[in-house]
Order: sequence, then C-alpha cells, then structure tokens
Amino acid sequence: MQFDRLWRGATLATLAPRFAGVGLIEHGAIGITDGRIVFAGPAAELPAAAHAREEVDLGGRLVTPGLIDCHTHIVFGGERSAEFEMRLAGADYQSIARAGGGILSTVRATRAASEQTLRETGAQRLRELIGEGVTTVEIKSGYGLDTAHELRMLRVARALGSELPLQVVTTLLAAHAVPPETDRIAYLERIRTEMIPRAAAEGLADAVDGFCEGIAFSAEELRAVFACARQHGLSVKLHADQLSDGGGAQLAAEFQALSADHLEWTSEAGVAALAGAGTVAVLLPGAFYCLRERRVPPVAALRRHGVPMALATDCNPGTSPLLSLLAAMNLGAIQFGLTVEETLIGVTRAAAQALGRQAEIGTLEPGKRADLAIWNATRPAELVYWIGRNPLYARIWRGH
Ligand code: DI6
Ligand code: FE
Repeated sequence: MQFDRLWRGATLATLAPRFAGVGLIEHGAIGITDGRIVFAGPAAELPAAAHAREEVDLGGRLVTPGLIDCHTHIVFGGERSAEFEMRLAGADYQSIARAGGGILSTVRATRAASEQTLRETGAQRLRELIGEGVTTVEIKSGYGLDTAHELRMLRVARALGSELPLQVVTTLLAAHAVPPETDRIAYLERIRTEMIPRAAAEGLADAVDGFCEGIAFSAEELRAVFACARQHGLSVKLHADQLSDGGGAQLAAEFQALSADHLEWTSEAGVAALAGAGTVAVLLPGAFYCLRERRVPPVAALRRHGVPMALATDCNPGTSPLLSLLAAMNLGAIQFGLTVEETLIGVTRAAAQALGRQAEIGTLEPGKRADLAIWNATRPAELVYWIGRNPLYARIWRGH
C-alpha cells in the first residue's frame, strides 16, 4: 500500500456505522492518497509493505472526521445586538419579528450590503469554524427575499466555497419570511415560478428549505414550495416545530426531506414520521439557549425510533450568534442530554447524512474524502466538555 501521508500513533474515532458509538480505535493509523482515505484502522493491521511519502507519529492524539456544520445562515449583512439587548430587557423574539424587526431587519441590512462586504464578513465567520476543524458547512439564503437578492446570497456562498479551504453546501431558504414589499400569495408564487427554477437552473442551490412556523409559513403553504423543489430535482430541508407544533416533522417526512431542524415541539407521531422517511433530526441548541426556550427536542423519542440526530450551530444574527461548533456540542450535551457519542456523531456522520453527502464525508473509512481533524486530546469527551477551549492540533481538508 502506497500513501501520500500516513499518521501512526493515532486514537481514531472512525464514526463508521459498523461500530457502536464513535468506533474508537487505539494505536490506530490512517493513510491517505490523492485526497481520499485509503486505510483507517489498527496500526497492527497495516500491510507490511505499507510505504508513505510522509509519515507522522501523533503520540496518541485523537483523529476524527473533519467536522460538519450542517445548518447555518452565515452569510448576512449587519448584526442584531440591539435586538439582543431588547430581549435581555424582556421583549420576546416573536413580538420583535411581528413589529418588523427580527429576520426583516437582517433582510434590510443584507440587501444594503455590497457583495464584497457579504463575502468578507462571511469569510471571517467561516474562518472561525475552520479553526475548529470544520471541513464542510451548509449555508442558507433567506435574507434576500426577492429573486435577485436570494440568488446573490447563494452566489456569495458558492464563492466562499471556492475561495476558502472547505466544502460549502448551499440551501435556498426563500420561504423564510414574507418581504415587506410583496403580499404573501404573490411572494409564494414568486418562489415557485422564479426563485426555485433559477436557483436550480444556475446550479446555485443544493436544496430548498422553509420556515414552518406561526410567524412564517404554514405546512400547507410550504407543501407547494416543496412540490416545486422536487420537480426541479432539489432535495428539501425544513425549519420544523421550533416555537410551536405546526406539523413540520410530518411535512418534512411527506417529502422525504434530508433533514427536519429544531424540532422542540415535535410530537411522537412527528418523530415516527421522520423515522419512516429516513429524515435526519438536526438539533440546534444555540437558538434554544439564546431564546431561553424551555421545551427540549424529543431526544428520547428520536432515540427510540432510531432517527439519526445531527447538531449544528444555526449561526445567524438573530437567534443563534454562535460561531463555535464545539460550543454547540457542549450545549447539546448539557441542554438536550445528548451523550458524548451522540454529539460527535451529530457533527460528523449524521451531519453528512443531513446534507445527503454520507457517501463522501462524515466517517474515517477507505474511499471517503481525506477530511480530518486531529486534536490535542486523547478522549472524545474532551471535545465536548470544555467551553471556550479549542483543542485543534491540525486540520486536513481534501488531503491538505
Ligand atoms: N429559524 C431560526 O432560528 C432562524 N431562522 C429560522 O427560520 C432565525 C433567523 C433570524 O432571526 O434572523
Ligand atoms: Fe436556522
């Protein structure tokens, strides 16, 4: 066996589904060639003729798949610290939104920002995630809310993916809010007749998302949006049951969505529907924390029904100004009662599945992309238990 690079003395968390938990292998080795993993297993099982151009001994350091942040709104203009102060003084998110603040205030700032500014601020934020071993990020639109600005957001996201050393997956979230200048019915029509067809034809979106909530769109309205997305060959994802049970999980399941995200108010029937559809539950503890929510997602039911659980930052200027996936892991463990194994699966294997990329990324297995995070840690729990300590030792993306 011939490797471009071989790491020995590694503690591997392979996350391979054939193992229980995180698939821990002590005294492991991992070898890559041409940007792909060729060997990941016990060093004792390396073929005797194994030869590497570059070989490093990691002294027992932990190696995980590169981390995946599968739900962000990281491209936006402005910031919302004034709204944060209003909430500290007792205002609530939904009344701020109804008064024209919230999402709509970021829409004004995003439309007003130059493409250059959106790129620069987006790149700064992505560098924070890269510094934590993140190798894939999903980025949603949703702060443009007209055809030109939604497509511009997606173009900025795509550009960030080509200028920075990470993979960007894009999602059209035109159905995030109704823009002030258009009425609801006309806006929904515009999403179906202009935004989805153009995003699909121009290759700007990998999926379509919607905000299913009392302050946004109903399941009935989003059903038509999703039907259109499927006609254009795009998969769907959904912001479901975050602040109330609006039947979001069932709607996501009806369209075999890649993921249903948030889920604080999802019922047992909703969880069963997700299980039947093979939809991933994406849990977002940053928004739960910042909004001081009380009702946690139905983790016990998700476990019982075998629904894969992913974890993400939901990085956005309103409900989750969170630029640390490691912090999201800690929040998920503390607030939602996830185990260390579940949090690690949530930012690797399950997150890959939430993006439909499980054949390419998310585990340390031969054939997968050589996206790795190497940590100044020997136990997976060390990635979850610190708050504000970044133990990243090295990050490899596509073999480099
Ligand atoms: N749910 C969220 O948590 C974000 N969007 C959504 O649909 C919030 C976006 C914002 O407040 O700007
Ligand atoms: Fe979100």
